[in-house]
Amino acid sequence: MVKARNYDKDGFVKRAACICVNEDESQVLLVSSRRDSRLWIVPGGGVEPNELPDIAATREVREEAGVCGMLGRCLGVFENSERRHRTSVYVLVVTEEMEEWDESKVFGRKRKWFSVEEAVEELAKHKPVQSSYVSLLLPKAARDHTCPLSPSSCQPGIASSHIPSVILQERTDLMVEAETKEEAEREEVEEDGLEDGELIKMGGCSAEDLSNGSTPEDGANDT
Ligand code: O81
Ligand code: MG
Repeated sequence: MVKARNYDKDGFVKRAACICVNEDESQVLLVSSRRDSRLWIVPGGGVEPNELPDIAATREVREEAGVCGMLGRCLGVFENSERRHRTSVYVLVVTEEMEEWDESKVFGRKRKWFSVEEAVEELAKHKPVQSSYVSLLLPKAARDHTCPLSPSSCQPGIASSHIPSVILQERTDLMVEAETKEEAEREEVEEDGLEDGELIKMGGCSAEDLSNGSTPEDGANDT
């Protein structure tokens, strides 16, 4: 099937994914890779044109993992610079597991629950960026120890040229600080008499930030 790819303003494919967890976030549900059914991945995929990333994320987990649940926090947008895609990542608490689902029938996709530590290890074998964002569910000390990217690259906005995949943003207290700062700046700008549109947006994971720049100007990608 030919899929229309949706690109951000920098030409990266826009993806969305959910880390599917149980209620206390001690377990993570992974699905088998289409390429090799012995490998495990975080369910996710391309954001369609005019689709919001949180809607795309829940659609993808329904299609790939056959689960529904309660959408929780957004962890941020994570970049794979080698593969040229950026993924908006959410946490979803699974409340329903269907016996059969789209991709179990079409591709023989399997799903399996792992402890967070096991999931981080499985993903580190072939999906280091996915491993890194799942490791954010670990306590901080364990995360620094397990993270397949260097701990410094697990900070918001820090890039490193020798690491192929880089976390672009992480939803942390720093971002809450950024939002507070943004509010303060907005008030300041309003006092200066500037229009709202002249503000530069910072941090956060709002639907607006994540859905902008969605023209597939380079045309469809036949993958
Ligand atoms: O379809 C991955 C696909 C595959 C990814 C990407 C995934 O052909 P695509 O680009 O759509 O395939 O390739 P890259 O090069 O973009 O990272 O990874 P890989 O390592 O097999 O080349 O396959 P998988 O992880 O299963 O091995 O995931 P898929 O399992 O969903 O087909 O597609 P996607 O998740 O970005 O997009 P869709 O919308 O889910
Ligand atoms: Mg996919």
